[in-house]
Amino acid sequence: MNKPQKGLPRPEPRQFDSTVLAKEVVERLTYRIGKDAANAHKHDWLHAVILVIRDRIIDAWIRTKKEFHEDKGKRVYYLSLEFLIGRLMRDAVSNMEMLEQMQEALSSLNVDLDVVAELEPDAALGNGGLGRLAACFMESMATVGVPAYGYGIRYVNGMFRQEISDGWQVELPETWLAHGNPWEFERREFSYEIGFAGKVEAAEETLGTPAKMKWSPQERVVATPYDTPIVGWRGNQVNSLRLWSAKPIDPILLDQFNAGDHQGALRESNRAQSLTRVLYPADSSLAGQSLRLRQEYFFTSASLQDIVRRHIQDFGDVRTLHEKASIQLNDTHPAVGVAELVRLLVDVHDIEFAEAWEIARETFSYTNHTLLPEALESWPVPLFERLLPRHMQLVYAINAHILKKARKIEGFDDAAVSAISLIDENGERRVRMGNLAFVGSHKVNGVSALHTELMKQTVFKDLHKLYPERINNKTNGVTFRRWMMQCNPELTSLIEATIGADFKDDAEQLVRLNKFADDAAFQEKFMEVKLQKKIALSNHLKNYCGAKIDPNAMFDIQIKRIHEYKRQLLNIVHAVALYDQIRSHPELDWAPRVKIFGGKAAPSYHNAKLIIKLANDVARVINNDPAVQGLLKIVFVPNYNVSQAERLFPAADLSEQISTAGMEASGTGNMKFQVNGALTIGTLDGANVEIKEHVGDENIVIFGMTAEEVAARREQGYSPRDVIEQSKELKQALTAIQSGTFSPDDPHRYSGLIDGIYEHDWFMVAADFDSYSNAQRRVDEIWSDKKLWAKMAIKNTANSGWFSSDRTIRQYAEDIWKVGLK
Ligand code: B1H
Repeated sequence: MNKPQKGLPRPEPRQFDSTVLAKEVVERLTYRIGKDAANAHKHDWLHAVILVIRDRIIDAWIRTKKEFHEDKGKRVYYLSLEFLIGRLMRDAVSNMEMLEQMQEALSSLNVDLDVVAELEPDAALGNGGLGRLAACFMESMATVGVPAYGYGIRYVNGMFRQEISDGWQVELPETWLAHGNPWEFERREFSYEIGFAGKVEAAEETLGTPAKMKWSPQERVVATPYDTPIVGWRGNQVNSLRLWSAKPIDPILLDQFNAGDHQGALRESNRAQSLTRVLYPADSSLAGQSLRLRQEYFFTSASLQDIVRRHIQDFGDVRTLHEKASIQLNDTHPAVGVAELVRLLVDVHDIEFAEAWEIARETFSYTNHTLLPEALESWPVPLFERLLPRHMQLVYAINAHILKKARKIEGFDDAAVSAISLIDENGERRVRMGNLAFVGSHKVNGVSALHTELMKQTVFKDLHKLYPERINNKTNGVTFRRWMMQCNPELTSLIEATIGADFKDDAEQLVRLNKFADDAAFQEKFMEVKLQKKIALSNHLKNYCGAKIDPNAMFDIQIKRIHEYKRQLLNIVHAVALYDQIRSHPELDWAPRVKIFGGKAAPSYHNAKLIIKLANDVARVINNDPAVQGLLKIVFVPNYNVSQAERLFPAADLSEQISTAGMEASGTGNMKFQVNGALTIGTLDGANVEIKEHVGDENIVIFGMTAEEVAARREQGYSPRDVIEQSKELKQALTAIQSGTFSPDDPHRYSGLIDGIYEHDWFMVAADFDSYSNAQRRVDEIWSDKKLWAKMAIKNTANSGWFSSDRTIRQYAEDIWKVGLK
């Protein structure tokens, strides 16, 4: 349960009288925006509404900061290169419990809240699951009472906007700041200088070994923060998300300008600003460019300088930092912080290396989000050394310290020593950021039980041997405020009417719904809500992308980044096989299905982009074939983002979680589907394993190889060609795609993609195909039994409470951060 919080009286909802709110909205419109109601555009209304809510939030924000200050307790700092927050208005108004009153207030002014809410841009400062997790965590930390700050980058252009043109993905810049951002506050007074490159010399007084040094950067930029308030549920606590923007030290070099070199005069300024210009759009794979390392160092250094400044201001002595600050590294993207904190302690605060190292390790903890080799960050030594010469020295010093310890341990052979080294010596020498984050942290966690086990067995095997207490699991979660209460108010009301309102403060109370799973009247109401959400999605998709879908069909949805390991291809190949079968056996009782896809491909990921084109090509052919009309339809929803997600999850019947086992660290979309009463078809991967444990084997459809079987099969030598030869259904589908059935304009378009399945099939699409196809037939059977489907759907929602990010955050607070909840 979220405890009532001391000193923070819960605002009474009725305090927000709708006539008062209406007056305030008009007042803001007039005096802050300078318009009267008759001339106001919809954007002006949105802005005015946000200003009214914002003022209420600011009161609680100031109160929260004052309490943090007076409590003198430990604080949590969540460092993340990504925060995929989406829209904030509905979140804020609903967490402040003023939604109904605001709706009433606006309708008295002839304005529709839902209409203006649609104008708010999606703050897409993240790629996918990792960034959205950071956003859910921010909201949960404010809800459960963790004194927390998020730190990241204020990208001018977040995740690109995806358009689908002739079936192909086209990337366009997203300009979320175009109309200004009423949620943020610039705090110039907390700006810091960030250096790059240059030279390192002995400091005047050289104390300790390794010694204090003086770094004179060749290039310097200023980091200026912008703060956004993050409101917890019921508005009791408001935390801050502090995002850094890069500014030049001199906006223009006037000497150069006056000498006629106009471009040269602005070069430095442009270079500084380009640092925080754009989010790297690669999910689970790496850009590897120097701008990326510059971004990582920039925001990490600014955040650490800010944390150390605040600590000294409040507590006087930097040596107690680890007692009063817990810094969570969201993946390795801020891992350079380990070296940066040691640098600040040794070079700026005169602390000896050994003590500085202890302080850093006690302060940091690290979350690993992927085992995919292409996503494990490492930087070429020459690049790292050129950009961060002092940090390179410290990485060597830390490495020496760690390796010395390891060599003393019996059985720790050369191979193990080279595996834990911070420097990869195989081929081009590289700095391993995962190892740096691991050794620089007192706790290292994975994001699902399976993923955490695999961390111990694979990438961190030898480090785990050296530090057996360090790795721990924290299964991901999602915030029920956004993913149930806000996006599915109909379901929320039905649940409240059935089991009372306690689940709003404690999602695990949803288990009380279990006893209604067999109740015919409740089943009917539950499925009626589902139908309403499906009708709403159908109407939306008609306007949004022209898709016409039947709300009575099964909505079978796969929405996530497009990646080969997530196996959208398996789903598409199955659609082709199903298409064949329906045409061959039109007399059978097929369950009508709409297969919905959504997701972005990294712009440089060739196969992922080809998979998008294939989905659209297959959709065009199937949707235009009268032989399967009413039975099978395929829709690719363009520009999948948080706001689209809010419409899609509530309307789903079937959730596709079909990654090759062992490859999806956790998944969080799987949880959002479950919350909203969809059935999962999935592999035993990531958090699917735990979803199965919570809903029970009989309420989920599992197929395919386990992670162990995948590994064993690879070991044995896997021959996809043999597998394909033995499956008529699969072979027919692959042949159809390969021979140009869906791409008559370019019959060889998919030759390479399908050859890849025949030749190596890294992601084992062929090996799991028959099992998947059988599982889909089981889904059809369940669909034909409406009561069974309803019962299973209810069981999914009823047992989803454990997947609340409130639970995850409490576990981090207790086991990792050791921070009291307010
Ligand atoms: C996840 C990433 C990721 N894991 C590199 N790793 C990136 C890696 O821009 N980059 O360089 C961006 C993102 N993202 C995801 O994290 C996992 O794939 C999901 O399984 C998991 O649910 C999510 C949150 O833990």
